[in-house]
Amino acid sequence: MNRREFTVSAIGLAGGIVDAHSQQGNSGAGTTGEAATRARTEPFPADPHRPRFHFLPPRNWMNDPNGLIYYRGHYHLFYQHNPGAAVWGDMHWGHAVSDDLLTWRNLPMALAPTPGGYDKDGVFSGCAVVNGSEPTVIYTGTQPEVQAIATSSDPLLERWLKYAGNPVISKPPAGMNAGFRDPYVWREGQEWLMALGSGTKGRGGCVLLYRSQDLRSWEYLHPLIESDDPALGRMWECPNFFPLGRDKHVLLISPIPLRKSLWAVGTYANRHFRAERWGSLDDGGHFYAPQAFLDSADRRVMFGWSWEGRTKEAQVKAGWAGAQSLPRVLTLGEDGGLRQEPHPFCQRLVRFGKSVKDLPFGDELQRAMDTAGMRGNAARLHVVLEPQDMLEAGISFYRSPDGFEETRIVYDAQKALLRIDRSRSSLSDEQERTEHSAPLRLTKGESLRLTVFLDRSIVEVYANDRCCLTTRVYPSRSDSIGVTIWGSGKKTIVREVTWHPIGLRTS
Ligand code: DQQ
Repeated sequence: MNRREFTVSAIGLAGGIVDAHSQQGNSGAGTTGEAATRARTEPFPADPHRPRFHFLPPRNWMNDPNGLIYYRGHYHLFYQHNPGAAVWGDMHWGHAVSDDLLTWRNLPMALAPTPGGYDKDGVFSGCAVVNGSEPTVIYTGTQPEVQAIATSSDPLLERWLKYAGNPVISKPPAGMNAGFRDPYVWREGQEWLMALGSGTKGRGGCVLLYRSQDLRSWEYLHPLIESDDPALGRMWECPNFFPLGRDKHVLLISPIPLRKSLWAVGTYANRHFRAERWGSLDDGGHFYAPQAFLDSADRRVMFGWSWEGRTKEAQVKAGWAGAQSLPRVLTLGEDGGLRQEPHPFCQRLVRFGKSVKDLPFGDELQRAMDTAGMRGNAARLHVVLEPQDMLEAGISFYRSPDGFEETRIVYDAQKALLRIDRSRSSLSDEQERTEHSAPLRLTKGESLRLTVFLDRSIVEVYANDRCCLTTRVYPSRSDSIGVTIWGSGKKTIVREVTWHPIGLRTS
């Protein structure tokens, strides 16, 4: 095709567009009249910032994903939940179920603190396994931090019975005095193993390793891994540990006080983990405490908590806070680093799309994008750029016609950085404006490939399969829905811009 030509084409009809906010009792499945049902049940119909296709509970606070499991044909997502307010506190386990990791049906609260009990101050994070045929959750009770279990015997995992012998681990090993929480359990040979997040005051973070035959009686073994590197934080929350690829293991941790989560790829031998490479899971400033599990096709899938980026008062006023990322599939790249991509089910979010192809930066590109109707605040945007002489390029979205409000993703070729600029994302002073960035060095001849999910207040970016940035913005104007692409470099070609609006399923 002539480079100066462009195409505006309808593409990619793949499944329905989903309602991610079914209320308790509403199936959320793709039934006729679902839009009407949603209109009746959506608790905040006029809220322009409430995400549409990222999971969040009907109201109030949510943080870490917990107990992710595929059980009897359904996906279960439990989550840290304050049922009484849109602020952190009074931790319960909320519960939702799905057949596609995107359309969720809310179920009754799974776990609540027992007054006067070992978890009276909160049911903190943990995981789920099936022990023989018995679904079991393993979690942290507070205060002080202890480990506990609960079991379920119903097919939809709606009712949970706390074990009478709780707590199953009542205190940390000597010296581990900077936290003791967030069990992650797996089967190894004839035993159950548990990784627990911890740290040593004045030294650094670590993961403790325990073993058990029955999930009830636990023996402490040794640190699975420990660190004295201050750059890796002083306490490691929410460890995940699993095999990936041919002969590697992956550790995920959320170190205090880093406010982001890290991955390590390495070798697991003699029940010790040696990290060979470290990286950041997401550099957008709003992704934390992820949990990974196996889906029905044995893909390693991860959700993470996207916290808000506005004042506490604004969250309380909104009546909700916290969302889950999209489900991400984890694999190992050719360079041995961790790779993340949207789960293939995410393709079901989009039903039609428009593409513009093979244009340089400038008016013609913009006209083509406008003609194609590339505007909105719930969409998947895919951009491919051939950098050539490009020094800087960017996408502006959530943009008002006068440009006073906009959020920008900027690629700085000289610094090899991908930045998210939120300085003008909202005219409201309730929103954070901090910039976030990820290192991204393109190899010779490599295109810049960005897939961006826009979901009202969420921006979730996947760049060249090797970095992710999730951030939060709260445009104040209803006309802040424009999209522009710009950059320096006369020879630079915008190979593709594809816009897939994501809305409600209507049939
Ligand atoms: N959130 C939970 C803890 C975990 C922390 C409490 C991470 O279990 O360490 O809500 O966000």
